[in-house]
Amino acid sequence: MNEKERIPPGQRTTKKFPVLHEGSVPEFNDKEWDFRVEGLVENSVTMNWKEFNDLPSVKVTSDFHCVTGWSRLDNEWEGVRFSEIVKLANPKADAHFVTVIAEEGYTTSLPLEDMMDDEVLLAFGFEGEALQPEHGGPLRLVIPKKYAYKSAKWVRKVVFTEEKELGFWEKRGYSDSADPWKEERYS
Ligand SMILES: Nc1nc2c(c(=O)[nH]1)N[C@H]1C(S)=C(S)[C@@H](COP(=O)(O)O)O[C@H]1N2
Ligand SMILES: [Mo]
Repeated sequence: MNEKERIPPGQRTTKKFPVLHEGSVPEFNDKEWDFRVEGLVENSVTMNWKEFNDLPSVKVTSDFHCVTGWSRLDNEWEGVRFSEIVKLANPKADAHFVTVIAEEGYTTSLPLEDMMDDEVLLAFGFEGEALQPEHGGPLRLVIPKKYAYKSAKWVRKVVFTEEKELGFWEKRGYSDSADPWKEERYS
């Protein structure tokens, strides 16, 4: 696809990488940090930073679309595919959604089916370096096919649920489906 075709309706591209979030950038202490998988799964998981980094990882280049109107193309993320987490946790048959929980109470929820996409990562690297704290380091979700408020920064926990649980922005009037190609900005 040429560049024009990769820009969803109502978006414009930026070469800069804006930093956008509520609240402050959390401190990262690799001795205290953990990542938890809970809810409707056969195997609940708790991993420390080293264990998380020992999971199989990939590099994926994808585009990033913020609901405020900017898009950044060709971002090279490195991290663990969400489908790897699903393999470890083995969700039960009635698990249809995933609530992603970040530091300081930021949450978002996604259909499990959308999370199985090969582009969906829990990312710890960006363009060959460790993911910077202001961009969600040590670990953020990247889900390129949704507006970027679904790409939660500073992720610590994922919970598999039967029903969707509206997230931080979704409770405040932003779309839960958040498809940039359909311009699903508001609910
Ligand atoms: N924890 C957390 N994650 C967040 C947000 C936030 O406020 N808190 N903002 C979201 C929004 S609206 C956008 S556009 C992207 C911005 O990511 P960036 O700062 O790396 O560009 O992070 C998303 N993830
Ligand atoms: Mo955003």
